[in-house]
Formats: sequence, structure tokens, C-alpha cells
Amino acid sequence: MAIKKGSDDSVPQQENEKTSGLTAHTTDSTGELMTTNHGLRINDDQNSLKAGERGATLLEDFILREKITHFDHERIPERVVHARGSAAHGVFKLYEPLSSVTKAGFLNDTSIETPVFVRFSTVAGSRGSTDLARDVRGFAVKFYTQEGNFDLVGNNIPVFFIQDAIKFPDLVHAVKPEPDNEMPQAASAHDTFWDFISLMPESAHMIMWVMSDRALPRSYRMMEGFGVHTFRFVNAEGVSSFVKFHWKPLLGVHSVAWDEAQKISGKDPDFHRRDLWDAIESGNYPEWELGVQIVPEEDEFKFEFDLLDPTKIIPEELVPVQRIGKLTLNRNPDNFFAETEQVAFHVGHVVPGIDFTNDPLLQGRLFSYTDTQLIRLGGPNFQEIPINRPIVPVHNNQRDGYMRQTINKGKASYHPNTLGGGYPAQAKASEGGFTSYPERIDARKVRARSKSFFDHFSQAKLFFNSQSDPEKNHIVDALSFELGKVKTVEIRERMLGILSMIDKGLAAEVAFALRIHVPQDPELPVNHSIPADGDPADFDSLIFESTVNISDELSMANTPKDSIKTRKIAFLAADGVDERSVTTVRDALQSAGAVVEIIAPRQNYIVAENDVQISVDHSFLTAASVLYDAVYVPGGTNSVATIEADADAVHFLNEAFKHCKAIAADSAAIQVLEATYFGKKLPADFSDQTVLKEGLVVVDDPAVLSDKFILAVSQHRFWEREKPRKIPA
Ligand code: HDD
Repeated sequence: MAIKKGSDDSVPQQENEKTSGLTAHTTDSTGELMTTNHGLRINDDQNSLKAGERGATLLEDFILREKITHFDHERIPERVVHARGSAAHGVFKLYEPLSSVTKAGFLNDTSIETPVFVRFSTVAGSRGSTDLARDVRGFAVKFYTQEGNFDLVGNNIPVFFIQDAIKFPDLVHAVKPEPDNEMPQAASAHDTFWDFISLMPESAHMIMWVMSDRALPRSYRMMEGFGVHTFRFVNAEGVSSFVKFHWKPLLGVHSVAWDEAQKISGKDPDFHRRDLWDAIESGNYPEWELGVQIVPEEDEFKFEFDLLDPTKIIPEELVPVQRIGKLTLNRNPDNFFAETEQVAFHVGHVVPGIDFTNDPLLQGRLFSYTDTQLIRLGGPNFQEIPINRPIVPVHNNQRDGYMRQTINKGKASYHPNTLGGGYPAQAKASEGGFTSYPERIDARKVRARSKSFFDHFSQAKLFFNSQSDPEKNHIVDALSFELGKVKTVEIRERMLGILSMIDKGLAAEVAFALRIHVPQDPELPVNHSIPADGDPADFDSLIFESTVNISDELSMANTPKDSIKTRKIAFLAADGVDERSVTTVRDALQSAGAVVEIIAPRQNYIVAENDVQISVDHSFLTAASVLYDAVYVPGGTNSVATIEADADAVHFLNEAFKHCKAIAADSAAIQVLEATYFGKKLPADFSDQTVLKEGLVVVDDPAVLSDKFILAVSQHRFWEREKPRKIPA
């Protein structure tokens, strides 16, 4: 929408419907003539102005200089953390009013569709780094509500490494590439990270999550989100309760294997970005339900952990998650830089009815976000960038600064005033004016941490104990990998001491892989971030008893596995393929919502046995097994012979087997499976039991095959296959 001339609004407003597609300053050049930035029509954009055809370029060429100058200034500093990200627009719709706990308008009116912009990210890597790093994923949601913007700036892991924001720069310095040689990129597997972690026992719980497959999502669309901190809700009567926010993906929570993640990083480092983009472009809108765990204020001290400690979850067995509404992402950004790169989130962006607690990590974040935008976006007017603007008008006496867009009218830029009629006026609480929850604080000023924050291991144990056997094995493998990359032996040993406080078996298995000993009877580790005059004994870790020993929600093995929607399935085929063997299975998979791609020795098309042309999506050169969820080999004598003899095709299947994916073949193509590494182990008959346990489907009737294959793909992975633990690919 263009800026309204003569409008009374002091800030040019964008379309009220963020979802409608156009925001202020949106430009579409279709059918337009080229101009300079000042509107002068350009006649020649191919040649600079020269003294003669072969002559020197003239300083006079203001068109050249404008273009090059703009280009030279195209980059802005990337985010200090969460630099690599992808985003989408969408809407949030509430199921039931939450008036009993919060007065927030968008959580009270079920008729409102609140526009949102959501940015997912990795934490450690640079802007151009791979999507598939082992890392926490950012899950930041900007709700453009009728009462101003509310930002829920969370992660896909419900706890954090540290308890106090003052340690955040240390954590980030430790995980980022090492400062002398800037290696490794987007990876925690190096000495400085584990040096720091091994001295910070409070990170034990988070480390369990980051070493689990949660740090390797299959898709942004298949990961949970968490607000991490305990926040406050406040209702219209001023009664407050504590709240933890959750995002639950409707497609379930799924991950890839570590070997696969590393290979995807080479084959398609944009894997998650592409997946999000493609899903939205094809109308498969990603969906999450917003969940809340609510704790009445009087129950603050009811738990064995401190609600203000961001290294703790509230197990869902103690406080169930109520699902209160649905988030749907339905539109890709028009311009990556203008929207995804320039969006500025801040935990301090709240609306009436939502407030903070004294979680010391949250308190520090309340400073950091605006501060970082000032340097990253170049000044104090970043809230005027279209993606950051609220959908409600902005009126205040803030003025000027770099790149100010708003043309404020009138003389009065102060309050109180009479020259401006006393406006803008303060809003009473009854008019939506924000009032902070009047929490009582009466304390000495200290640099200290509550003893209730010193239990670092009970929930790390809870997480580990709640995992399935394959998930536990993956944690062992991840720690063996990460510590295996650490060069300093003392750091490895110190970490084994920490691991033994979580689980002795876990420590022993990692020690076995590293071929070093777990320190005998390690003392509870001391938190080394103690004040200069502090007594280390005052910082000893404690172990509290957890009232919950296993929490089902913590294991991805318990996630819903009832759909193959948006799963990518590769068909390996060549000339001479049996057309029915392709189309029957393809139709069945597509009607169940999957995406099918045909991969052949060459691009463009293959010719089936019956001379029908079938389009090819990729050749073996441009596709890779790691980019698909499952594989199928159709019948047809010549196709089968070609695929069986193609080393890339056989490798494709070997990798799919190694990564525990569903594999199907028309029984006329069984010889292709026999040519693989796992061919030797094929069961004699492929019953439903085989599908359920091993994910291998071989049937001669394509219709029957489809049903069984769909069942297998919906299981996501058959991790039990890893039992022998050594599968080459
Ligand atoms: Fe942070 C970005 C999430 C602790 C300081 N953070 C950032 C983003 C997410 C989070 C999702 C990216 C937002 C986007 O997509 O633009 N951060 C978290 C969570 C934390 C956390 C869940 C712990 C519970 N962060 C944290 C602390 C500090 C920061 C303790 C500093 C004291 N975070 C920042 C930052 C960033 C940021 C430096 C970098 C870019 C930005 O803010 O806009 O200010």
C-alpha cells in the first residue's frame, strides 16, 4: 500500500492484512521501465560512460556510481547468533478464549486470525552455513496482534545451556569457530566448546538434548518449539499465573541420522530452507498447535526444581500441555533480505496479559535484542522496516535518527504538552495501556545464584532415561563423535566425569569409543564460573530427586507416525520400466500426500516397456539418497537390469538402508535389492511383520505393495536396523 498523503497516522501503515501479500513499499517491476534510485529513467544499463568507445570511464557517470555504491553497501552484519535462517508468513487462530488466565486480546477472541511471521534458524553457523549442522534450532514467532507485536523467541529445545545471561557471550564464543583459525564452521565438535561445557555443569541437561537427534530435524515442519523460560500470564482481574509455551507440529517430531545430516550438508546445504519453501509453494502448509502449561502463582514452589531456572522443563506428567490454537504458515516471503534478514525479534515485545518472570537468562535477553538490532540494522528506526511494523498505529514522541521514514507532523514532540492538545496521550489500563505485573521485590542487591538452581543432573537423567534404545545409542554416538574431535585429553576426561553423573552406562560407552577411562568416583563437578572472591564449595552441584523418572513426551519414538504427508519418495527407474508398476504406486503415494520423484540414469524422460514416456525429475548425478525419505524400485525387465548394474543406484539403496528408511521393490525387481549390501540379509518372505520391523516391502501386486509401503513410510525410520551397528554405505 502506498503512503497515504494527508493521512493523520504518524506512521505509514501497511495493509492491515499482513497475509494479503502486499506490505508498504512492495514493488513489482513487471511492465515498468528502469530508473535510478531517484526516479530518472535509465537509457543504457550495459555500458558505463567513457571518453570514446575504448576510452577511460568518466567520473561524471552518476548512474554507474549510484549503482556500484549501492552494491558496495548491500551487506549488513549478520546476526551474532542465529545468522542462518529461513522464514514464512502465516496466521494464528485461537481455539478457546483463555480469559481465565490472560487478558491478551489475541488469546481471547477466537474470531481473530492473527498474522504471524516465523523465522527458523541454526545458532552457531554463519549466514551461508549448512542447515544440517548439529545444533539447536531457533523458532521465533512474531504475532502482529491488535495490541502490538508479541514475539515468542524460542528454540526447538525446551531448556538452555546456561542459567544467567552474563554467561551468554562466553557460551557463544566457545561454540563459534575458534578465533585463531576460524574453524570449524557451524559445529560444536571442537575444543573450545567442550572446554567451556565441561566446566559448566548447569549445561548437562541441554547437552543431552543437543546430542540427541532433536538437533538434526528432518524438517522445520517436523520439530517442536518452546518459549523455554517461564513467562507470566495476567488476567483482567490482575491475577497472574506462570506459563510455559510449546509448539507441537502436526506432522510429528522427526529427525535424520547424523551420517545423513553430514552428507545432506554437501548434497543440499539448503535442505531445510528448500523443504519449507517447497511445502508452502505446493500448498502443504506447515502447522503447529500452540500449547501452554499453566501453573497458578501460589504453586511457584511446589516443584523440586525452580520455575525460574531455564535449564529445567516442567514434565508434562506434572502439568499437562493444553493446546490452545493453531499456527499455519501459508506464504513464502517475497524478498529474503527485506523480510527474513531484516526481521527483528525481541523477547521484550509483549502485549497486555503477558509478562516476564525473574529468570536471569530472560532478564538479560530483555536487554540484548534491541541492542543487537541497533548495530545490525544500523540505527534506532528498525521498527519502521515493513516486516517489523505493528499492524496498529504507532504514536509517541520518539523522533529522528538514521533512516527515519515517518513524517511526524506538528510542533510537539514531548509530553506533557498543550501545543499538541496533550497528544499522544497515555493509555489507561482499561484502554489497553500496558502495566507491569506488580510483583513484590524486597531484597539485598547481590551477585549470586539461588541454591535451587544448583541441581544440574536430575533432568539430564530424566531426558536420557526417557529415550528409546536407538535414541540412547545416537546420544552415545554423538558424544563419541564430538569428544572424538576434541584434541585436549583433559577436556575429554572432564566431560566423561560429567557424563558419569548423568548415567554411568552412557559415560562408559563414550569412554570405550574414546579408549580412555571414566574418572573413578568423580566428585560432583564444581561450576567454575564463580566470583573472584567466591568459595567454590558454595557452587557445588546438587542432585535433587526427580518425581518423574520417565517422561514419554521427551522421546521422539512416541511421536505420531500416522501419515506420509509431504514425505519425499524416490523411484529408481530406467528405460523399459513397467509403467503400471510406476503409476499404481505413485498414484497411491500421492493420494496419501507424499511427493514422488523419478530418478533415472539420465535426465528428462524414460520410455516404459509399453513405449509411454515418463518424466524424470533427477538423474543419479543430481539426486542423492539422503534427500529422500524412502525408495521404491519398480519392475520392468530392462529397467531392472539397468538399475541393478548402475553403481550409483545400488549406492542409493545402500544409503537408504543404512539410514533406516523404508525400501520397497516390485517383486520383479528383487534382483536390484539382491545387488545391494543388505541383499544378503533379505527375509525369505515379506510379511506385514517385515514391514513393521524392518521397513522392507517386496510384493508383486503394486496395489498391495502401495498399502504396505505407505505403512512403512509412515513409521519414518527403522532404527532397529542399526543393531549390528556397522552398516557401510
Ligand atoms: Fe537469543 C537471536 C532464541 C538466549 C541474545 N535468540 C535469537 C534468535 C532466537 C533466539 C530464536 C533468532 C531470532 C531471529 O530469527 O531473528 N536466545 C534464544 C533462546 C534463548 C536465547 C530460546 C534462551 C532461552 N539470546 C539469549 C541470551 C542472549 C541472546 C541469553 C543475550 C544475553 N539472541 C540474542 C541476540 C540475537 C539472538 C544477540 C542475535 C540476533 C538477534 O538477537 O536479533 O540478541
